[in-house]
Amino acid sequence: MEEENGDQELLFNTSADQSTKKHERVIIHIDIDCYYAQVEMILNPSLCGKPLGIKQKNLVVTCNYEARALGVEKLMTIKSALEKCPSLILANGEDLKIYREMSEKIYHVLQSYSPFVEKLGLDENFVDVTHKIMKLPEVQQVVSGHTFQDSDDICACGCTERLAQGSLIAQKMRDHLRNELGITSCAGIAFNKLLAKLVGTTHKPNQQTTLLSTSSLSLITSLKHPRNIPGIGSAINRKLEALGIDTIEKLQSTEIFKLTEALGAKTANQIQQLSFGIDNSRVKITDRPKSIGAEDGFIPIRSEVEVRKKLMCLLDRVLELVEKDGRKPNQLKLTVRKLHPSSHSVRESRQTTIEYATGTGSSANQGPGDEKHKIKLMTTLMNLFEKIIGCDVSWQVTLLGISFSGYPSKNSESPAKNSINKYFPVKTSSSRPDEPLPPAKRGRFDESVLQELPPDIRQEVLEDMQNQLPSSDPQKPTDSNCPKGVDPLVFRELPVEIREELLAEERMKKQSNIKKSNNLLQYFRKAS
Ligand code: TTP
Ligand code: MG
Repeated sequence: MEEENGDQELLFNTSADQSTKKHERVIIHIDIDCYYAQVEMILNPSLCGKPLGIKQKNLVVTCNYEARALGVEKLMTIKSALEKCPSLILANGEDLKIYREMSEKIYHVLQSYSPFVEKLGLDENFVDVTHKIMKLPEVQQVVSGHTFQDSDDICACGCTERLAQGSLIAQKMRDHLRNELGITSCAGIAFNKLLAKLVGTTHKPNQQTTLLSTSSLSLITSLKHPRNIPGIGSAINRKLEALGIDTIEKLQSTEIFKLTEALGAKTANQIQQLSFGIDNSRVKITDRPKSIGAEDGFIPIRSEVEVRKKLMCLLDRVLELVEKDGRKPNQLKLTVRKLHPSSHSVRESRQTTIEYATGTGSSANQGPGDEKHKIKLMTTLMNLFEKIIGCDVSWQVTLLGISFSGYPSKNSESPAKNSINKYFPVKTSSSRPDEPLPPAKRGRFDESVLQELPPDIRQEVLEDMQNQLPSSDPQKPTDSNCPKGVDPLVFRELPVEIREELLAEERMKKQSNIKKSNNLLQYFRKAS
């Protein structure tokens, strides 16, 4: 969420004028149907057509649509679910491995349509296809799938045609997912992320819905409560309830100073914008995670033997993920949730530096060295545990979590698996550093895409790239004008105005760094 032009946007939207060039983007939100249940059915087709619930602890976290038709709902207790549907088959969904694997495959299919894919949990993705629409020569009038509250109002900015084209792309993506992975999904197509996510839920399962800009206020006000707006969580909702705000209309009409008093200026502006369907946040390309870990909650335990047993299981699970990721972490963190005598819980974490030996997590061909390394990690974890517990002799623990982090910075490692780097030229030993790579050796990213984007979107994309590109290779030509972190080869090919934008940003960064170091200097002077 971004705050930029907050007041201006608000004024503009409260006047309900929808003829704006703010509808330039085409965003597709893809949400997989009854995700865990579908994965289980794909792996075991004999479950298809029967009511199936996925259990974690005493909850049914999801269920297939056959079970939903018989009254089972997501997050029901197993007891109530079985009361509703005695024939319900229950599969254990506590090991997320198969769901993670399918999630990766889904992400890769979507990436073949656009580099701008943002993963949201395991079964949701935002895809920005704006650049694709701009390339299509034909004008598409007919929306594929449903249109939310179809009306005759046409927005003057041309977004109706763009969204119709987006709906065709969404259909192709969903067909691709179905044909290649056997998985069905829902899609929402709109001019921003918030509205795309919301509109996708209006026809389920295995359907898609497009929101035309003229119906955006109508979609957002159809929500029954502000907490149904993605981005308004329980903490914000509690504060809104305290102000008596329990409808979208009330949130829209509350004076901003009242919201600011309760929530601070940034959140107040953001959520009031959301209540008008305004969301300027961009689709952020998903990069590899900064940490890899897992947690397990349980009924209170209070013996070290039990803690060790739980940690061993967790460590095995997490090491497998770390190995699959392929990077070498240098930090290990332990999280413990302690139950106090007053029966409130407190989470505490400690972390330490480790030397990670690659190969530790692979179950196949494990040698004695791997086992030794695991024992070393367990010793480190138990030391961290003792530090967290301290001299509390009556400790009780209800959750343990392990996470590895401290991965080499993106500047020093090879291009990340999911990063935009892979769309850029890879220098090979045979090519001269100053020679642009021939098309065949380039990555898949079509650089002309940049030139076709509207200026504000292009700026955001460039920012994204700048954040993700490796810093200049010392062997590459030194281009004194090229901003830090941008590949000179790519930089040179950019249009002049984009280069200027990048350079201006670089100058601003430098100025802010100088300011920061001046502040630090002042701080140290005061302190000494
Ligand atoms: P959802 O997308 O909310 O649900 P779903 O995909 O099962 O069903 P729908 O057809 O309505 O989209 O969540 C995705 C998966 O996340 C879900 O399959 C199970 C898991 N999950 C949890 O582990 N805990 C939760 O509280 C919820 C809501 C889901
Ligand atoms: Mg889903």
